[in-house]
Amino acid sequence: MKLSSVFQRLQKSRSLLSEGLARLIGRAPEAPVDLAAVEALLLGADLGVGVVDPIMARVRATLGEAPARGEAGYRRAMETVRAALLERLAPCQSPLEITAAKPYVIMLLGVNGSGKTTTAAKLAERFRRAGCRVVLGAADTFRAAAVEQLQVWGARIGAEVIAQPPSRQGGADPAAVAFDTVQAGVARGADVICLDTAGRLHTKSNLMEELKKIVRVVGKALPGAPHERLLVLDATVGQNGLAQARYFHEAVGVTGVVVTKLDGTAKGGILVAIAHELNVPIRCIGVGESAEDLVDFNAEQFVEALLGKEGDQVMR
Ligand SMILES: Nc1nc2c(ncn2[C@@H]2O[C@H](COP(=O)(O)OP(=O)(O)O)[C@@H](O)[C@H]2O)c(=O)[nH]1
Ligand SMILES: [Mg+2]
Repeated sequence: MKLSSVFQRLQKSRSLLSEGLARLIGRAPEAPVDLAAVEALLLGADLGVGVVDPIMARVRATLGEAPARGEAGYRRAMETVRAALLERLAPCQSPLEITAAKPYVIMLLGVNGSGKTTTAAKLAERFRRAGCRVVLGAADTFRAAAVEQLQVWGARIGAEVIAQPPSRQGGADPAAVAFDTVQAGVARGADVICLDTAGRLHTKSNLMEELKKIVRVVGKALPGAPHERLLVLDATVGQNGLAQARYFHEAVGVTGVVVTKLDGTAKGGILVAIAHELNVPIRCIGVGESAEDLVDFNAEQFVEALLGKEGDQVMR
């Protein structure tokens, strides 16, 4: 996907910030920079207090040295914000790369509706295009529709899907599906396996225990697997995503994050809060519903898409 398209998809977040700034400047063009209002804008974009506090301290320190009024003042403030965000995000930029392990097993984690199944399909599409043989595993056995959804994707992108028919007690056992998938992947000489999992269970058992069990079982089918435990978080849920992230991270040790639905929210700043919270690589971002709408996370590109190109956040 082209840089300009990513920029376009993040338009809602950018508008929130740029229009807010334009309003501030328009209100009193020669007045001192209203730092409380800038802070409120950043919080409104869901950057989170943990991120905004240190950024504002830096903005205050920068502006303190010289009179900061009107548009020029806001421009300097936003330059500081931009630099601080880049510093925070640059270490999180580390795209998903399949290592020598074959097959490379990627397990997708996250609550219902976060975009796991879609992301599994997007990843499968990406690796298939790169010439890899991909197998998908339908270990979300919570509802039959979840298995069908993955099968539809598999047919569309040309990847085999491993699934089990539901048992008499309800859905199939997710750990058993995971095991079968990895075995099948090994047998077929697959390069990559994407394992979809449930965000909820039909049994009373604990989701986190179930996920730990899947990790164990997958490791038995192929020592060292799953190589990537990819947490999928929906940007539109805002700060709730942070609690989810913590929860999954404690349970299974997340190795990477995908932030989805950045195209549909004005709260793209949540990505920064997540990066701050987990301190694990942000692998990709989801910017739409089709198989191509997954891009590697690039810190500079993201900050630019969030704040606007140099100056245009105050020049609209
Ligand atoms: N706009 C947008 N929608 C997405 C994105 N990723 C997933 N979705 C949609 O979110 C909904 C839930 O996705 P799904 O993959 O089924 O979530 P799961 O329950 O975690 O497997 C579906 O309607 C997807 O099309 C994204 O990056 N952008
Ligand atoms: Mg799903």
